[in-house]
Amino acid sequence: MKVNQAEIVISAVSPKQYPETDFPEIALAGRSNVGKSSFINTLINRKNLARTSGKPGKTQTLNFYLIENSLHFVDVPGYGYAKVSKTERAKWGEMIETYITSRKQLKAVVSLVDMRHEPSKEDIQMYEFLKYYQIPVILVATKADKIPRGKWNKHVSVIKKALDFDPNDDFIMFSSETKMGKEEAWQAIEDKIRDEHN
Ligand SMILES: Nc1nc2c(ncn2[C@@H]2O[C@H](COP(=O)(O)OP(=O)(O)O)[C@@H](O)[C@H]2O)c(=O)[nH]1
Ligand SMILES: [Mg+2]
Repeated sequence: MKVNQAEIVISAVSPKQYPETDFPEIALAGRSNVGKSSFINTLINRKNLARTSGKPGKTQTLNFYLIENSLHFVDVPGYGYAKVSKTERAKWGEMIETYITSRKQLKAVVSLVDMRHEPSKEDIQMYEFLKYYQIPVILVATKADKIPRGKWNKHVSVIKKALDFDPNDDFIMFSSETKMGKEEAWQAIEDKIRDEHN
């Protein structure tokens, strides 16, 4: 998709605030700092529409971005932030679960993992959760630019093995620095949006 137009619609704290439109939605999930905002910015050719930060755990809202007046990206608050209280964590879990399991417009979840590391327990739980609810997944391994080319395959196998990755899901090596994987990610997203079976 060639993107000229992108805007933030709402930072929603409660489901009542989710946009009442039929636009297909693609949600982004991953631990804090994995590169969700950078992924959105890369795909929509913006420097900083989705706010990026070195400080994890900031966003506790669902941020809806409207793209080309035809599609929503939904930036989901990151998991795995140590300084969040148990109560907040439970609230977070409930918000995500409700959104993912009940949002009719949701076409796929882009699940982001840091390509440098073995997936965390929470990365694995997120993937299992999405598979359990039969949500189409696009797995994106971020920060590929930080790994020498000769080690890509090794890192990919480690991630796939840890996740018990379903070969039917898309797996994309990605870098917001080099734009690697950008076209592939758009292709995967457009396929999910068009897929009549979802
Ligand atoms: N080298 C590199 N850094 C990245 C990449 N993606 C994100 N980052 C950096 O990682 C940090 C967190 O990124 P951000 O997009 O805010 O992560 P979020 O918390 O998941 O939204 C920022 O300092 C980014 O510049 C990438 O592909 N390559
Ligand atoms: Mg972010």
